[in-house]
Amino acid sequence: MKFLNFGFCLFACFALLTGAHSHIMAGDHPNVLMICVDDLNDWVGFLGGHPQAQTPNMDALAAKGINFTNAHCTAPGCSPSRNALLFGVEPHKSGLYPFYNLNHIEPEELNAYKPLPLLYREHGYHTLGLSKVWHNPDNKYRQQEQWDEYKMYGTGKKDKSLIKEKGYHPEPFNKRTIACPASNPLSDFGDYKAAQHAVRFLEHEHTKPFFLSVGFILPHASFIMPEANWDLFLDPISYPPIKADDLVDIPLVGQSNAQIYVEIPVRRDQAWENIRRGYLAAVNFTDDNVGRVMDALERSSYADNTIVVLWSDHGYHLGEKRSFSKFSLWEEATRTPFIIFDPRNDQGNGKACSEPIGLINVYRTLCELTGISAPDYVDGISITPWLKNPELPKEKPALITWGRGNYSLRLKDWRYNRYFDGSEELYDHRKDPYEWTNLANNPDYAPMMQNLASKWLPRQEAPQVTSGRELYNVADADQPTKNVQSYQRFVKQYKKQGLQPPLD
Ligand SMILES: [Ca+2]
Ligand SMILES: [Ca+2]
Repeated sequence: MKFLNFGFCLFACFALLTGAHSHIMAGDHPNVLMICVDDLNDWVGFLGGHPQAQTPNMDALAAKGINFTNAHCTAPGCSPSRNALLFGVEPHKSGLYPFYNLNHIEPEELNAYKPLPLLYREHGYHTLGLSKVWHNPDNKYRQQEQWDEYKMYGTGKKDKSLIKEKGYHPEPFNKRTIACPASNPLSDFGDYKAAQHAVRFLEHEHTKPFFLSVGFILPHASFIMPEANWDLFLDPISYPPIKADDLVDIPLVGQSNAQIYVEIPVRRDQAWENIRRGYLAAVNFTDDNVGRVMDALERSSYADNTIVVLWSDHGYHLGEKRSFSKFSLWEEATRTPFIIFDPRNDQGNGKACSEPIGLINVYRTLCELTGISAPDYVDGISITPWLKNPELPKEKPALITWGRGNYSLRLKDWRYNRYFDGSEELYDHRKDPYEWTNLANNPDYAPMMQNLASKWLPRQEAPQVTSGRELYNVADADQPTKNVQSYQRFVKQYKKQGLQPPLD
């Protein structure tokens, strides 16, 4: 009997292996539409992060699939987040902690990994990549191998061809802090072009299953969008809940993650309302583009056999914790929209899941949903149990890494941060949804923090990959002081400019 089972297994493995590399007809394996949004936080209708958010198309997608309301990036920066998701490997295993240009990394550092699009291509899928899937310029990395077709639309440089007459343009010029409409026709906007390319693709007949990945660059700064989107937000913009001295109870390494250098010009120019207006309008434009793609999918013959996954590479601070941008281990920067709509999922579709889910799980989940074996090295799990039953309790927290030695654990109701120097933060989300009160100095919580650290924090850390590094903007075990010193210099600037300092 044992022999028979073994023989059957061998046969099944052989069938799987040969099937995987021979012709797969559309329908054998579902198609994948992966929508990657850049810097999108919870200011979307389906997460309720801002009362004026207008995202009807993403809301509709969230309502028909599973809306993961407690989803978190693997790292709060474009490059480390996307590298982790698309290689399927945690930063503490790969050593890919900061920002890289993958094209400049010594090839042997990455040889062990299978980029997700390449995996699909090797399994008979037609792969199409549009704009920012990997962090730019990493889309050139093994581009010919990964994609049957790849097209980049729009970069920061091309923003200069957009006609900007109103809105906020700070002096000195800082790309991060521009928020304004442009009066160009829609066809001048990169994200619109990417959406149109995806629409054309979905209007064609394909003989192979496809892996279509559309990477929208907005709402990444600069916040420049069509006037029609800007004009939807002309009313006063609600101020998000912010505690002015929120940083005082946070350890210094944590404080240094607050991107105050971009908060200073915005505060000086009293421009926060315009910045937030620009962000909401950019999110609304992205929602239009998601809608264009989803409408085309729904009109197509692929509507019933295409899995749709939408994620953002991380969240975004718009003044909370006196920070502007991402690059922190707090809720605003780690929480991301995350939706999975699998048309076959009769059990879970239409529900929300508030269990902590990390985007590291995208790789294995997509593999399982499409009947493809993930490579052995891939981290994370397939979250299909939560697709079927979104209320299933999940004990394991989401792990977020920002530099070697800095980790955040997001549980269902708690966040625990531990920095490379041993300093800590603890927040109780049941009472403190904005993470205003750090409980780490309360001895009552010491056993809980010790338990969390010993149970869930990495015991081993891969050394940092040093080739190909492009930006290294975090205080961590490898570079403990530079960013702390830079933060301390900027703290002094508030008083010099007559602004309210973040620590007073
Ligand atoms: Ca990003
Ligand atoms: Ca605080």
